Amino acid sequence: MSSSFYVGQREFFPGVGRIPFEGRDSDNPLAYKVYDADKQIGGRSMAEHLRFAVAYWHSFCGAGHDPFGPGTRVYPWDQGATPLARAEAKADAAFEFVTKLGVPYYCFHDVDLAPDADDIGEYRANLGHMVEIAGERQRQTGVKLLWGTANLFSHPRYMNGAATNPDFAVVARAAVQVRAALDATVALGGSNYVFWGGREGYACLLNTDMKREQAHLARFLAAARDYGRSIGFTGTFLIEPKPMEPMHHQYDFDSATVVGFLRAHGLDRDFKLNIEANHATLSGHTFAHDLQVASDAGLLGSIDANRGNPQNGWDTDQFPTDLYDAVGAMLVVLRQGGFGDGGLNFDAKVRRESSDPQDLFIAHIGGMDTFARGLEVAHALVTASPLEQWRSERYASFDSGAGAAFANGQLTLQDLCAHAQQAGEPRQRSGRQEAYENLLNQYLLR
Ligand code: XUL
Ligand code: CO
Repeated sequence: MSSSFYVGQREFFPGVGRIPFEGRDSDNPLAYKVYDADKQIGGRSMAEHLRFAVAYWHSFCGAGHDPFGPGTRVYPWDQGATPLARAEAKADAAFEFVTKLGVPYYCFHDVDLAPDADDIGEYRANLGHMVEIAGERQRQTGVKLLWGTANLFSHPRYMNGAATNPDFAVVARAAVQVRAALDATVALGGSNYVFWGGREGYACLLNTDMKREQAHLARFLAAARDYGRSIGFTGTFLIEPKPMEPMHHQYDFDSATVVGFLRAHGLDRDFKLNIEANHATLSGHTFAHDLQVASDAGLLGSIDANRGNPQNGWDTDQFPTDLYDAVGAMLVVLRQGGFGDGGLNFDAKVRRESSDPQDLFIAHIGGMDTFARGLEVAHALVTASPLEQWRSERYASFDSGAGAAFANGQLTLQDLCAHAQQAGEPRQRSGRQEAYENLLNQYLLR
């Protein structure tokens, strides 16, 4: 395997070269078995379909800390003398990693990329400096920004919320970060801008005016939208639903809640949804369900791919390996004609016990192969299997005659009763769930 290429002063992942595609018979952990970037599937390459992105925070910032102990990984890019020196080295490590992996996009929060500071001038200067460096690395490597965002949940000032904080001073301070993160996203040519409302919710309903807080959230989002458009951001704003954690209840609970919220506040022309697998499951849905709800509303913008742990109830952010989930997700994406400007960001972290630098590559390779296979199977199911025909035949009674008249809003309740009277007891029709499930397995095994 070829090695030794890097973007800055030094190589951070020595011994790992560009990850090759070696196919299914390879046992090399550092090779793709399914993801073949240029392979054509239905007129588009796998790379064009999947639009993978690496998450800066999990891959280069988080070192494995949990509520019971500190990080387990010692990062060579985290050894510099000053916060800015460490941020510069981290950027070099990130672009080396993303380039070696062969992924086209990355995503960041403002304070992943640059050191945070309470002083607004210092915070902005830090971010401005790092945006210049990231821009240079983007030009050098061809890696692009899928989305930027502001971290409005870690700093203690946001403990009662950011845009929904009961104290206006905090709402205004949150705007400083959103403005700077929007500036950064535009400067780096980002396709999307994300809002994940980690602290936008409540811990206790007794002290909370939910209606007022949600109205403030809508005002804040509209102001951010207006600012973004004024500085030339033509991409999509994305809301990332999550029902809870860190708060007891978060306002962007799930897809259905966010779709309703965006429509109620007239934000649905500029905002779409970024659906995260583990957030969907935390809200009691499947990943595919929340994707389908967003897609049916015409508002599925992007995906944060990961998986939870069915035995516990928090956001474990594991790398996706479940082929059924990937097929389910890619069915929704293919049926809506693709991601558009969105993509598939691995909002996932290696386990605390995974302490080798290579584990980060292996985790991404597994996630990419999982979704590549999901794409292949979903594409075969919608183009070559009887799936679409079976599904449309289930609804055939609405395609013509009285069924079509009803669907078009032309029949009254009395008309329906007259129809029932004439037609007699409806014939039983099997839902054939097992046949659908077997069909999926059959194509998965091919
Ligand atoms: C947290 C989460 C975030 C967002 C971006 O659960 O998913 O990383 O994706 O703020
Ligand atoms: Co996420």
